[in-house]
Amino acid sequence: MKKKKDILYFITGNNHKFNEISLALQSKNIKYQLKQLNINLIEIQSDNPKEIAFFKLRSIKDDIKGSYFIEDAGFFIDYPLNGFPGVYSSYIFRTIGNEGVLKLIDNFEITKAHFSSIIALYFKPLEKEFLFEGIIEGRVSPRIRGTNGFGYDPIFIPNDYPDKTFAEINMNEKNNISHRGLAIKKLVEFLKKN
Ligand code: ITT
Repeated sequence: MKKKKDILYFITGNNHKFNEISLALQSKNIKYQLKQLNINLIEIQSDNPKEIAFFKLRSIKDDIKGSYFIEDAGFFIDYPLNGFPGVYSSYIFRTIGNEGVLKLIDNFEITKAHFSSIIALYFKPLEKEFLFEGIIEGRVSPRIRGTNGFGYDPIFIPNDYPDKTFAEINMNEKNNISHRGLAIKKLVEFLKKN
């Protein structure tokens, strides 16, 4: 009889992130079944993304029996905004959105931006925490373009697709190059070895 797969919980309230990660894990032959858990996590104020991720991870350790992870993403406009919104990405998206962000960089023809993803995993079999990171470099689109994806996707042009925003490519294409896709690849390698 086939052994039932253990559950690996992804703690997130963001269904887009869950869908991207589910797709990225499909047919990867890992011995876990992914399940979404929407728990409201306490977010500390810090400009250190790893510190934020570890804090979130630890804050729910007693509530979950098996292995679980959280994923923290950020959008950084390196030029001309010195990395803003970065760790404030959620708040800025909720308050001024993509239109507001574009106004902040009005008249800059050359821009530089990146997304980062940090996956923080609590791995029950070893009773330890692990981090997996991914980054994608690109620039800011002068206007909102595309309807796929979510969040800042319509204003981010990855270097790999120099004339398309993330919202103009499909989920598989995005996963192949994205911050989240790269972090997930590292998680998959880890799960295959352990
Ligand atoms: P959690 O429940 O998992 O914390 P969240 O929506 O708060 O979900 P993050 O803190 O990871 O997600 O993301 C911060 C912000 O960056 C948020 O406004 C997202 O919409 C945006 N964002 C994250 N990943 C993105 C991506 O791949 N493309 C575009 N925008 C993204």
